[in-house]
Amino acid sequence: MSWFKKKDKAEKAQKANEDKNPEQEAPEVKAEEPAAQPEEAAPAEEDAPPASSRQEAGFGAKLKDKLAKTRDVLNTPIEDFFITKTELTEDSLEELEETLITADMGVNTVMDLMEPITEKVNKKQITNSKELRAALTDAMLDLIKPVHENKELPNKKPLVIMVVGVNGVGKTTTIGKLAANFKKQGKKVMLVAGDTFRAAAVEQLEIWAQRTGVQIVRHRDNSDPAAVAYDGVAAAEARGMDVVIIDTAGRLHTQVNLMEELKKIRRSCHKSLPGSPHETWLVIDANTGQNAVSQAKLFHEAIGVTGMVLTKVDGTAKGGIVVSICHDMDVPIRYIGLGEKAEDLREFEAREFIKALF
Ligand SMILES: Nc1nc2c(ncn2[C@@H]2O[C@H](COP(=O)(O)OP(=O)(O)OP(=O)(O)O)[C@@H](O)[C@H]2O)c(=O)[nH]1
Ligand SMILES: [Mg+2]
Repeated sequence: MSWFKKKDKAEKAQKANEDKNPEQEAPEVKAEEPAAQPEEAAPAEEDAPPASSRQEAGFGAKLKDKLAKTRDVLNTPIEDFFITKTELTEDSLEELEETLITADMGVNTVMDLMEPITEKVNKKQITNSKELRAALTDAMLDLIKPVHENKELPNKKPLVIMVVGVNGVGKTTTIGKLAANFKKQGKKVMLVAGDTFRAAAVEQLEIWAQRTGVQIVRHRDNSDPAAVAYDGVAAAEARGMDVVIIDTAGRLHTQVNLMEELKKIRRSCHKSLPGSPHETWLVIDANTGQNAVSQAKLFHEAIGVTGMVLTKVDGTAKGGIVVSICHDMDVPIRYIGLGEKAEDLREFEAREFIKALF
């Protein structure tokens, strides 16, 4: 079959896939608010006592469970393909392409992955399913790994991380998990309640601060998020924090005025502490499908994303989006979210993830 015909067929498969997963409708988010008078930063929560060794053991065991869970939850159609296919024909390659698209890898990514593999099959360098699986694993690793090499976080004190993303993707929950994670490493963490728009967003972050025993800076609801960010960064510097994590209201990547609001928050951080925010992390729901790639591109164009967190990996059979994002963007995936609890966060490891995928 010609490449064009194949692409056409692949695009049809993707369309069918998208129809099964319509884009999430996000609630409307208001435009930039007039700046409200910042109130005194709320008194700091006292740091909670360190976890007991018993708790530590529990935490480790849970991480192990979660690793197994990544493998379980990412029981993608690709895995089924390799279980059922033992002999290789031209049809089986086409079937594999369609399977990869069903797992949300995107047409262009799949074409690029499959081109050298198809060539090897034609030249009889790949003759069975086992070799095909190995070649696919290598091709995916080649694609994902370079983005993730030398991805050390900048050595700043405080390190300011701004967290952005579409509504409901898991930003605030991820911030809570990150707080727990950094605290466990012995770091002093401050959260900044920069989502002043959604009712109860500040309280949600406050609960995470209490639960993880870290400090929080908040203003009144509906105050200017840029002013909160300014005060949060200043307070973190004054109090000798190691990490500051700024929550922001959810927004669609297509809402220009709300993207401008994010730029204003960035400028405000920079005014408070030149060079900050040092990191801007985009949170993406793993179930979003190919729309995740447009989210990533538009957020990146607007504010320069330095890292991504993929959430709700525990509820998806479509982890292929990782491969698609890495194909299109030069931004590392920092963490993956595997549930709603503080310990349900894992650093992204390319090899482990591909292994879990099929
Ligand atoms: N299963 C699962 N649920 C998650 C994960 N991360 C977040 N959630 C859930 O997703 C829902 C939305 O999470 P939030 O953290 O409030 O999302 P958000 O992006 O801050 O939402 P907005 O601030 O309204 O834009 C909550 O019910 C979370 O518990 C995850 O990794 N796995
Ligand atoms: Mg939130």
